[in-house]
Amino acid sequence: KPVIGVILPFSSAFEDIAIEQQRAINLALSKSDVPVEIIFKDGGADKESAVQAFHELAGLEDRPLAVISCSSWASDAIHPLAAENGIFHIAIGSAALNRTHSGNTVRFTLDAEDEQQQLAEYLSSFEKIAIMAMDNDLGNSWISHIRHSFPDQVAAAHVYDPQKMDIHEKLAEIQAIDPDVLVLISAGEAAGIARQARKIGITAQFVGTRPIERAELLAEPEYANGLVYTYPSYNTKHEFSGMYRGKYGSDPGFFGVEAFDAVTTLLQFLDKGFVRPADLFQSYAGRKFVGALGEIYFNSHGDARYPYLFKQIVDGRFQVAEFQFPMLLEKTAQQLEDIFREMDQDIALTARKLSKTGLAGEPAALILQELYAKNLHAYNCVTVDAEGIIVNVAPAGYLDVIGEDISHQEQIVRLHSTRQPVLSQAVKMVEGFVGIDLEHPVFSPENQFIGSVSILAKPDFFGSIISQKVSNFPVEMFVIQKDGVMVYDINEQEIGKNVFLDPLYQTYPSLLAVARRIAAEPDGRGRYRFLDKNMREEVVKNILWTTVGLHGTEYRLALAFEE
Ligand code: COI
Ligand code: CYT
Repeated sequence: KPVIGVILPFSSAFEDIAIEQQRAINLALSKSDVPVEIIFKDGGADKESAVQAFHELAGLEDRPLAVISCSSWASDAIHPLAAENGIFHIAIGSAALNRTHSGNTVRFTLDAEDEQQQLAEYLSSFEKIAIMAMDNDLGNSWISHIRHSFPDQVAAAHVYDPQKMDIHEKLAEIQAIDPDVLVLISAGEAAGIARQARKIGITAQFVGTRPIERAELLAEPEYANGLVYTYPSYNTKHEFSGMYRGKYGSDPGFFGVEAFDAVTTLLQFLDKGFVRPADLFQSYAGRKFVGALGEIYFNSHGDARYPYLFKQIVDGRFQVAEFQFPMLLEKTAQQLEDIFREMDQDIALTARKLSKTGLAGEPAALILQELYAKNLHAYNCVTVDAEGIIVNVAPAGYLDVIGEDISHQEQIVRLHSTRQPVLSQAVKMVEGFVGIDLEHPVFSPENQFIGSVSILAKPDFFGSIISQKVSNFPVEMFVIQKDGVMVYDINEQEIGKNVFLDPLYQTYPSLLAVARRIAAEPDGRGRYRFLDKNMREEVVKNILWTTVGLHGTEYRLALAFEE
C-alpha cells in the first residue's frame, strides 16, 4: 500500500484547524477504494517541529511517496526537503510559500499576494492602516504585501506569538495612533484580539483574511460583527459539506475543503499508477479540477487559482458581503464602457480614412483589416454603401457577406436618417447570429454622405467579459434590452427570450414588475422571486442594475444574488 504522510499543526494554537483537516482527509478516504495508508504527524507550532515530523516520515521503512503539510511556515520548511528527498509534496493552508525547488510542490492555497490584490480594493478606501499579524511566514508576508501596496497608509504593524498571545501593549500602541482600519492576520485567535481591541476603545474597522473564518469569531459577535475579510468563493453545496456536517455536527471551513480536495485528487492519480514526484506534479500543473473548492486551476508552478470574494460578519454570522455587489457591477460596467469607447474612437478614425479611399476596393479593405486587427472583440468589420448594401469586409474569410442588403436593420435605418454614429440593439445579422453592431457614417471629402463603416461584435461579446467575473461566484449577471429581450445570461436557454412575452417568466409577477422598472430606469435595485442560478428551485433574489451603451442605445447590465 502506498503511504501518504500528513503533517498538521496538532499541538499548536491552530489545533482546531488540524482536527478539521484530519476529519476531512478521513472523509476523503472513506469515499475512495484506492488502497493507501495515511500517517498523521504533529507539525507543532513552528518550522522546527514540522521539519522533525518530516524527517520521521522520510526515515520510515515504508517511506511515504507523498507528504501533505498545513501552514505556511511548515510548508515552507518542508518544500526543499521534500524535493531533495524525492517525495511529492502538497501544501494546504499555506498562503505564503517561498518556492526554491520546481516541479515537486503543489499548493491548494491561493498565494497571499493574490489575495492581497483583492483585499487592497477594500483597504484603498482607508487612510490610516494598522496591522496585527501572527509572527510567522504568513503574518510577515502579509505585512510586506500590504506595506508595498500602501506605503503611506500603514501607520503601525505589530506581530504577536499565537502561542502566547502577547498583544496587550501592541494593542495599546495601536489605540494611541487611532487607525481607521485594523487588519488582523489571524485565525480563531482574532476573537480575543477583537474583544480586547474594542474594550480599550479601538473603534477601527476590523479586516481579516482567509484563516479568520473560524467558529470562535461568532462566540461573542458584539466584538467581531462588522469584520470584513477576503475568502475563497467555493462550492458550499458540494457533497463534502453535507458529509462533514452529518458526521461531525458542524460546518467545515475552507481548511477542511482544501484537505478534502488535496487527498481526493491525489488518490485519483495514485489510482492511475502515478508514483514518481514529477508525474504527480504534472498531473496538477496547468490543469483544471472541479471539486469541493469549485473550479480550480493550477498554474505551471503548481499554485492553485480560484476566485475570492468579500465576506463579513453580520448578525453573528459569516455572510457574503453585500457591498461587493455594487462594486462588481460598476467594475463590469466600466470595463464594457471602456471597450465601447475604444471601439468608437477606432471606428471614428477609420471613417475619416475611408473618406479618402471610398468604401469598396483594396485600399479600403486594408483600412478595414487594420480596424479589425486592433479590436479583440470584433467578429468582422464591413463598409455599407448609401443604399445599405455591404460593399467590403475584413478579414477576407467573410467575403461572402459582400452584396448583402442590410438597409432594413434598425441601426442602418437610424444611421441613414440621422447620419450620426449608431450602436444597434441585439439584432439578427447576415452572418447568422444575433449580435450588436457599431456603425459610423462616412462622408466624401466634399462632405457627401457615402455610407458607413461597421464593427460587428463577436456573438459572445457580453459573455466573454461577464462570465469571467462571475465564475464560482454566488451571483448572476445578465444584459437585457429595454424591450425586455435577454441579450446575455449565464443560462444560455434564456438568451434571446423576451421577459415580457416568454412563458418562462409569466408566472413570476415580482420578476415582471422589476423588469418593467429595469426597462424604464437606467439604474436601480429591487427584489423578485424566480428560479435559482441552476433553474431548479424558486428563490428570492436581490437585483441591482445599471446602463451601458453608446450613441443613445442603452443596454441594462444587471446583477442578481440570492437573498
Ligand atoms: C497559512 O499559513 O496560510 C494558514 O492559513 C495557516 C493556518 C494554520 C493559520
Ligand atoms: N452584418 C454586419 N449588419 C450585419 O448583418 N457585419 C454589419 C451589420
